[in-house]
Amino acid sequence: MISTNDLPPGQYVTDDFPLFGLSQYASRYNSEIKPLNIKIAGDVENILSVTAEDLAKLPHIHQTSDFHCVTTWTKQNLSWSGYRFRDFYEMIARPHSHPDENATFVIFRSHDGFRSILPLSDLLKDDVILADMLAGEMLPALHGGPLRLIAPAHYGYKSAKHIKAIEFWPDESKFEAPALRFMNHPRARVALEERGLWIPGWILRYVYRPLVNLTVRKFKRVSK
Ligand SMILES: Nc1nc2c(c(=O)[nH]1)N[C@H]1C(S)=C(S)[C@@H](COP(=O)(O)O)O[C@H]1N2
Ligand SMILES: [Mo]
Repeated sequence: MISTNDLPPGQYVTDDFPLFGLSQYASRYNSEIKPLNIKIAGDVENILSVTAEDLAKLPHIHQTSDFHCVTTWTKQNLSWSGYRFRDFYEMIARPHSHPDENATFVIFRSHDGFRSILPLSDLLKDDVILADMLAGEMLPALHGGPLRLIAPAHYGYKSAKHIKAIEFWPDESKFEAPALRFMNHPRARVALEERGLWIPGWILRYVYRPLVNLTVRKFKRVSK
């Protein structure tokens, strides 16, 4: 067992890095990776389509970080490569798409229908990346290929896999929570145990933990 000293509150270390998600999305899992094509939309002057070649103009960086699922499992030391969200915003989205200056919320939409939202200010942090590689290999479908968000300071449900659109909006009104509303904290910061809304994070540990094995099994069945 690895030392758990640096674990955020309520998390435990797992050696596996399971295919995971909201169990209602398991049946929508698709092992085929779509070509990378991301629509930039929302409150913007130009709707854009961003391809792998466009992203390749940005610095490609490596990052090792821990991944914290809200259901309390943590996979440590994952080695991602990709593009800083901040570079994507400053070198592609802002100059070419011109989001409104009040558009300070960002919605990620995924090919399986999943979506997540974070304030732009959280996404501009150094450690937030649009990952296209894991452990030196092309990002597999299992972990969100062709491109996923990695925001290590936030619970895993913010890190949308299989991204197909990135939208800039002035508020959260265009976001429909993919599950029950209490399961979506607007920021979901791991260090503050912001697991969900209204219910304290330390109580939600006990609500979510029993669901881990069921969910892992469900995803295993569809990914075979
Ligand atoms: N498209 C999509 N992205 C998603 C999810 C999902 O079901 N679909 N689940 C989220 C949750 S709850 C977690 S913990 C992580 C799981 O990532 P993994 O499958 O790479 O372990 O993806 C997040 N991003
Ligand atoms: Mo999760």
